Amino acid sequence: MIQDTAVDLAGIKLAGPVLNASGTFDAIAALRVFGEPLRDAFPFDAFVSKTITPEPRGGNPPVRLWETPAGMINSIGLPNKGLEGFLESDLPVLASLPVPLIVSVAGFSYEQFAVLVDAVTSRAEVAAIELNVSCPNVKSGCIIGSEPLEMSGLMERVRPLTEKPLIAKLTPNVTDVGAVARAAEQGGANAVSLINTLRGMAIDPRTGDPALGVGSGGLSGPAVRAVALEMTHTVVGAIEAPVVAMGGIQSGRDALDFINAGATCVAVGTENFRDPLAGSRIRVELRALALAG
Ligand code: RRO
Repeated sequence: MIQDTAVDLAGIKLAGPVLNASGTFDAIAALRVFGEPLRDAFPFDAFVSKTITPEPRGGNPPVRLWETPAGMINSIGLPNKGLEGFLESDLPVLASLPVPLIVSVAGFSYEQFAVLVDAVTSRAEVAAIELNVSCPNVKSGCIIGSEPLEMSGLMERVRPLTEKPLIAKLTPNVTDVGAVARAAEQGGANAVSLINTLRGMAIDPRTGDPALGVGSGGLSGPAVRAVALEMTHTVVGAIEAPVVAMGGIQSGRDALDFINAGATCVAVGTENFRDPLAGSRIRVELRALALAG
């Protein structure tokens, strides 16, 4: 039962429990379009940046998005300005948002993660760092978040570099998500977030070929909600650290299901593309459900 909307997420004080899922809300573009009113009515209680990598990336060739029944598949491919470009041009704008800023980082090796964590932690504007571990480690060939030992190795490398909260963003493309969550927590993660997208593909009926430019991608939206809920429940039972849960949340009712499964916070992802103010609506709906008891 929620009495008060204020939330403590690994030491970060939030006015409420609703975040955005990384990469699903371009706050810089939104500020350009909507200006100050967006700052006054910001739809989330903390903002998570799009994932950054050490070097700039252009992302994958089109097609990058494909609609599916009750969801979509993306193969965006991590386009971003790189660490320097982010720190110089994006961070100052994101730091002007009225909510705590969480920066999402991803590397293709432990060393790349270390470079990112080391640089981002030196910026006072950053409240926490999310480790997006859905990328392959080029040394081992493994997706870092798919193996408890890979996860432990990453935490061992980056934990000593920062006193800021570290949030491990888990992939659902694993056999035992609880084991990866435990490895993250034992390695010093202050929270975990889940789920990233589920591997999926679509065939373009006009051609009979794979619809996405790189063949496959990540499925999100209400199609994945039941999977996300089960994994949230499993991870809540596996660790003590707080959980940020996401996967197909479209309403306060959906958000409450995840909170009842034990999540401390929830994040809105794919729904932001349909309704950029979904976060505000979900906060209001969640509060009304909590008051109704
Ligand atoms: O950029 C992407 O294609 C992407 C990322 Br980094 C991620 O973490 N999850 C996803 O579905 N797409």
